[in-house]
Amino acid sequence: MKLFCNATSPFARKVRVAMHEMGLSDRVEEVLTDPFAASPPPELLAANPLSRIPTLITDEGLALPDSKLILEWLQATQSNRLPVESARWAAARRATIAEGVIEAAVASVLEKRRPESIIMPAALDRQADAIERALDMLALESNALGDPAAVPSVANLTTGIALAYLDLRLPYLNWRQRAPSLIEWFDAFAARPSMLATEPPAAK
Ligand SMILES: N[C@@H](CCC(=O)N[C@@H](CS)C(=O)NCC(=O)O)C(=O)O
Repeated sequence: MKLFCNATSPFARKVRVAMHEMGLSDRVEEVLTDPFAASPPPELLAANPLSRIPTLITDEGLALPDSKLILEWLQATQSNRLPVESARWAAARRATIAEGVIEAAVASVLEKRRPESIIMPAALDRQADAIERALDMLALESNALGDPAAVPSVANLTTGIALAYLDLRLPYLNWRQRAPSLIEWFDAFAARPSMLATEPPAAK
């Protein structure tokens, strides 16, 4: 399999961590790719006209252009699956909220990369508010996170990667102060081999 990704994308990290947890790391070639390049690599565009990472090309040549889709495909086709929580819809809801944290954080990073004169503080505030409300919900439901020493469900994996991305890119939001009930679980989750193996370089 071939995975177009980079070292910092939290969407790509979801897939990289999931593959590590499923024992598939040896079966995937990671192709470091800049989806924002003025001329994105033709190989990525052929697989994903949206020019986004992650994009997975399976051994059968199927191109999967989205992290949630890739995780669904892995869960449906691989024998060594991530655990499925018994409270399925509650877990799916938590996964969606954690995914929203990632989306809002990435949107903030992109907003801050615009020329200073056209950065919209109101847009940054809106994303920060969404992240903080989502953290409140995840913190209220922290008992659902379970044992960080166990292989994570998709909801837990997404939550852990969202928090790690806030540490990397939006440390000033100080999620630990907002959601202290997530700290102990996150610290143990962040020490998992899958997380250590996919650690991004320190933010510049
Ligand atoms: N919903 C997609 C989002 C992927 C995404 O936005 N990835 C970013 C990198 S973090 C990207 O490739 N952006 C390039 C672009 O939107 O032009 C997923 O879950 O895979």
